[in-house]
Amino acid sequence: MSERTLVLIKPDGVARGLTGEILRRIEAKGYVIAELKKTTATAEQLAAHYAEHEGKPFYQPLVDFMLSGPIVAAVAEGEGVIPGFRSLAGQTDPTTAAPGTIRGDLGRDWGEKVQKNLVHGSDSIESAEREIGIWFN
Ligand code: RTP
Ligand code: MG
Repeated sequence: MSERTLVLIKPDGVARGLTGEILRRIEAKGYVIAELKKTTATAEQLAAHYAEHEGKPFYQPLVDFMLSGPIVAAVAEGEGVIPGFRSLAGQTDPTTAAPGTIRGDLGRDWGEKVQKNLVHGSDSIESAEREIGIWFN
């Protein structure tokens, strides 16, 4: 089976009308969108998804942000898609994310507590399979 990763377009990306642009970049790179849905996260899904960050100072602002509006969940598929999508997304902080990346081209600091950085991408095979199970069943 080909490698799969979980992509979330966060509430800022959906609200700013960037869903199509972000999916376009994934497809233009050559990955396949295998699953796709617009949804609103539940507190339970976010507790599971962000379990590794529980207790960190940005945890509660992050969860509140993720609950603030609809998101788009997708499974992208292809050889190397896990590091490949993280490379397309760019560094976590959109202010310093490289131009050419989703966060670098489309994101910035909006002066808020949480880093609104448009997308999430799984960081390992284990995370990807676990996270896909949270958002798709
Ligand atoms: P992601 O999980 O969303 O793909 O992003 P990432 O791996 O680049 O970042 P991670 O360290 O996993 O953090 C998850 C999300 O929490 C927010 N964050 N804010 N210091 C901060 O203000 C801070 N650090 C992290 C970001 O929204 C980040 O994407
Ligand atoms: Mg992460």
